[in-house]
Amino acid sequence: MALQRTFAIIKPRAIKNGHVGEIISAIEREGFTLHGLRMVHLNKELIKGFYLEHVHKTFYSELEESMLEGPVLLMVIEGEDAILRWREIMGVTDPAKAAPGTLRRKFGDDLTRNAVHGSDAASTAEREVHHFFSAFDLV
Ligand code: IDP
Ligand code: MG
Repeated sequence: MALQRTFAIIKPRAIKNGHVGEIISAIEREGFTLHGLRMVHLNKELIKGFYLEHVHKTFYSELEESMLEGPVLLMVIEGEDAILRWREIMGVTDPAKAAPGTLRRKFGDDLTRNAVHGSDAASTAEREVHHFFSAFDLV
């Protein structure tokens, strides 16, 4: 076990659907602490830089559109094994296939609008945190 930070996003549709409180409650209930929190309406350039590995995939335009639908909440959360544990709490990418009780199952609308993001590895978390947060924004 190691204390880690991971990067999470509450995606636009989950905010529109009024799930911010429930998602942040889940973060606190699981014993994570918040170290960065920003509400931003992203633009195409920021989304492209963030989802670099997906830019050339067939679903990218839909993914981009879904992330432009409204503001997002960007979060840095800390806890024991935070990277893996946050992925478990989110559930797998497709809400229809995610386990009952996971955030994506409860709050996701479809494969693209799946409520939340979480980094998939330590190196990714580091890159994603610094894509959106300066040292000044982190506590
Ligand atoms: P992850 O968010 O579970 O790590 P990734 O494969 O990294 O999943 O994909 C990034 C995001 O792109 C997903 O969260 C989802 O919003 C969207 N996405 C992934 N695969 C598809 C797809 O096949 N069709 C449409 N959207 C997709
Ligand atoms: Mg991913």
